[in-house]
Amino acid sequence: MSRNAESTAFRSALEVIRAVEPRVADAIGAELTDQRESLKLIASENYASPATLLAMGNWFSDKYAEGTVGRRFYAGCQNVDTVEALAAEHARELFGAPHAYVQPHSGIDANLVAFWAVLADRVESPALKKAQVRQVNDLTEADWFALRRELGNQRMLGMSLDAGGHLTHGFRPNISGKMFDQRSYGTDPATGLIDYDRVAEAAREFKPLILVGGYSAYPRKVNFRILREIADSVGATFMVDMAHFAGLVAGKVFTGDFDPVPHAHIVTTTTHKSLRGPRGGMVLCQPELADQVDRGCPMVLGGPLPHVMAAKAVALAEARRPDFADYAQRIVDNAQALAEGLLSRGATLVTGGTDNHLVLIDVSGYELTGRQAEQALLDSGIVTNRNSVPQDPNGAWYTSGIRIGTPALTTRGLGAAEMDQTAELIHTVLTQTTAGANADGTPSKAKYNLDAGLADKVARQATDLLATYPLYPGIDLT
Ligand code: DSN
Repeated sequence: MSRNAESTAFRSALEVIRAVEPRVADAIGAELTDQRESLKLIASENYASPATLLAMGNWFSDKYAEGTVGRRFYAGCQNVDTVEALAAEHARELFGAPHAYVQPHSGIDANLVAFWAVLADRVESPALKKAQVRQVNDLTEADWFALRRELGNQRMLGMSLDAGGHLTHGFRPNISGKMFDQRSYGTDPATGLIDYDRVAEAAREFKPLILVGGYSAYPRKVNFRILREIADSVGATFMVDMAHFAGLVAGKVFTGDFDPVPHAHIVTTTTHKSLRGPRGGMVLCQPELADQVDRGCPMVLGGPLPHVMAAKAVALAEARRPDFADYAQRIVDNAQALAEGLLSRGATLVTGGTDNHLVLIDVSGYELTGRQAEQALLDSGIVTNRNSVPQDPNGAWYTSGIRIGTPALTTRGLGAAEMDQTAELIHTVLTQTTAGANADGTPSKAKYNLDAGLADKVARQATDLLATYPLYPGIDLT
């Protein structure tokens, strides 16, 4: 692939856009500049390849394709069939999964598809049996009323939000918290680690329909074999949301007990985090759930996005290449180097370190809230996000934590030495920031004091650090 081809492709695309709405072309160009210049440490973000990005910008966007491969509600889907089948094949091969459904538009959508599939498969309900016919429109209002009554409020056991679980695992701000009666398992207060005996105890008491594994802010491996045994012991369906660490599964960093695919009945993921694909979701499942999962659209999802499925096929093909395993291992090596760099400078980390792609700093050690720390770091060219820590006294809005992750910087090529320099920059900002006060003199959880000169200096150091590792080196828009 010549670098010239990438530059030509993106330059030409912007020229075409500029002729219609120059402000959009400018914003796209500005976004590249911003991403190139900032130290991106958001654990759930990455940089997709030029091939993946280009696969999304075309006329596949114009096609409706409700249904699944070979069974569409629209005519003329032969080319969509090709890319959807390719994406699913790559996903099955990459993860060793019996079935893959690549239509979900996001992680939330993937989880909704999975929840519906489990409910539809597991709940004994005459109305549901009728709902399982392909023509959902055949259901009368009375059928839907009966179905809602018969489904009732189902039980879900998942990881608590402050321990690192995700909103879509049965929490109130998400529809899953309204569909399901949720109970959480947390982490051991002394170690910050999942206590599997406590999970088993909670499962025995609560008897969930679904046991959910997976997280968005837990910096450790999870033993999925043990969770499956717990699910089996109470007759629950075991679902894993691997959105954050799918790249580590794909790259065979997480194998055996730590690979969810052979252990779970159903696995959901996004495709844009450590997996480094386009923004979207995906469901992998055992054969017995495949039929229900494939009803995701139109049961739960709007029309599939063929252009994004094309990009998923490209990104999954990339993840099947041998160099992806090297990338995945470097993500973890970098996270561990970052953790070491922070620990050696006196930071407090949840669980004392990491064995995946993310690090959770407890910023109460710097006498800051997560919100103050997040903004101070942003002023200094370091992009992170605030996150709760276990038993967080500052709640989910202000928080006491900063979550950082290495998938994006690893894509740029930064290594252990640069992670140590990054730790130094973070530590400098956090030690030089102080909590601010409200107008009436009371302590603020949002306001902070940071010398603007220092913030600028750190931002310049961050840019210098990145200069050796250009983002999209093959793309020159000038
Ligand atoms: N928003 C994603 C994250 O940042 O973890 C998960 O939904």
